[in-house]
Amino acid sequence: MFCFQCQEAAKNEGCTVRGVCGKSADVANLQDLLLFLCKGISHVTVSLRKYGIEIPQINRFITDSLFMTITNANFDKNRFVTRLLMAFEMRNAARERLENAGGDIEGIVFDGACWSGETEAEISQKAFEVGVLNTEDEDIRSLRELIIYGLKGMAAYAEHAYNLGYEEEEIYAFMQRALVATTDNSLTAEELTAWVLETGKYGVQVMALLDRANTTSYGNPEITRVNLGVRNNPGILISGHDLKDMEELLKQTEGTGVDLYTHSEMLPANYYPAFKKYSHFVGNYGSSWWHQTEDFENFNGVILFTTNCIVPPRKSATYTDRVYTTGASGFEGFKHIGDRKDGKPKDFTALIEHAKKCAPPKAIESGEIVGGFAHHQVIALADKVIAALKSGDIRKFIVMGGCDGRMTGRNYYTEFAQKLPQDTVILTAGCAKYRYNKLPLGEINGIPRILDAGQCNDSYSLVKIALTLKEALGLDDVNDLPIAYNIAWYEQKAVIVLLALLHLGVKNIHLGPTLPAFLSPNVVNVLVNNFGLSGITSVDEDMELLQLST
Ligand code: SF4
Ligand code: SF3
Repeated sequence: MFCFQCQEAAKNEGCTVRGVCGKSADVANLQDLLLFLCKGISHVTVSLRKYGIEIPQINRFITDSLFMTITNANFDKNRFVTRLLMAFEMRNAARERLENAGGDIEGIVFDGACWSGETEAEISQKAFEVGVLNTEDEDIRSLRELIIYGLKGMAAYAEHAYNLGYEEEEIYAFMQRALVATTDNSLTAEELTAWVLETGKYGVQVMALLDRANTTSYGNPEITRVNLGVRNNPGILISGHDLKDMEELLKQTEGTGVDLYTHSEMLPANYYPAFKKYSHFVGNYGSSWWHQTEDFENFNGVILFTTNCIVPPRKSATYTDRVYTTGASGFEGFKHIGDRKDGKPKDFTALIEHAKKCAPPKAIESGEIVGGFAHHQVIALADKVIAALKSGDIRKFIVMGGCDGRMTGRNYYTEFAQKLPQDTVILTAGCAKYRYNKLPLGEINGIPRILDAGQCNDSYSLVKIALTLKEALGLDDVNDLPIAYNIAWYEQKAVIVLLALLHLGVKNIHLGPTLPAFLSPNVVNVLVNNFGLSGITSVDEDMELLQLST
């Protein structure tokens, strides 16, 4: 195996024996092979589109497959094997349609468009051959992988949107064209860089689509005080990002005596009007994803993963049999809830019945946190915000969104938040916020000093807020706003968020805690020279650099 897609890649170079995330070499290789087949299928569908043929089933298959390979989403070998068999079937059916349409099937030379393996030995040999290191030139490899990781993030957001009935063929078509581009040996580094930026453009589009899906379905997030304490009933803890799962679980648990709590990236579900009406929806329990090994022990009840981030339980864990996965997520040893069929909701009965037998959660915190500052809410407060900016009561906004992770160096973000001067406000989205969202940072003229827009995809809200402020202040360039960017990344959704920001022309983003292992020195140079991208240093130095020292 070789994998360097996340921030915890071994030695910041790559995992080669077993993932730091816990991914086995077998699963890593199968993921590479699935990606290879998705590229192959894309060769066929890109040609099919020339004949006006769109295969919705394949669009979703590729999207789901990319999502399943995101860090910490799915560790279940069997699910990947099943997926490969489905890939062969779909690809062969697509090939037939292309032939019937008169397409040049022979003209497709990419191996993934025709290769089939039957025995386990053939499959593992091929998996080994098609990995990341198969591209020898390190700059081309870096750019190809940057595109692919962006596409994985895009796929995650596209999947949440289609679960709510929102799809754009244009997005699927781009994903497939871009996958094909990563197999094109004739493309230069410059041409691939253009594909990277184009990926950012579609990143904005998919986040806008998901924003529309979420807010049309569940209302606009609003200022909310989220309870951190517990009640005395058995509970279900729901984690991940999928709001359709959230809705169905809320409906199915109503009146059962089982309470519902959010964990990690599901916290923003508390901000949506449609979910607030359920009296058995208690609040948020615990912290960001990697705290789950402790949080799940204490929770006592049932846990549902709707997406990443799963941490393999320790051998001594007592909660393993209480965990369920659904959608793209999976883990051998956790039970899996199947997909919706014939337009019917998922069936969460097993989970609910299981939860009824569990003890109530142990209280690990009390009090509340405030959130719900997505674009609609902040724009409703625009007059107040602009007045505070003009009077100098707010000097600067700092975008500190992104991911959390295990590295001790991430204490940087807690310290950074603590040391920020009193006349600054943090804008955040994603699970990075858990590094500082429980700090008593106070308010400025009634505006909290931490404005949480929601999940990582709600970074779109931060962009909308920035563009609204730019208009209101009569500025020509988004970089003239008093906003600094100090973003934390971990997995591939953060990659699409970053590419989306670059596409919008945002400059001088600080990215930490380390720069991605998959960026070659030359690619880093391109990003530094054209976008002013940089890593982080010490809190004090970065404060100085961002002119934030008091
Ligand atoms: Fe390593 Fe990250 Fe890949 Fe897991 S996802 S194998 S930790 S680089
Ligand atoms: Fe978090 Fe995984 Fe990235 Fe959605 S849940 S931000 S790390």
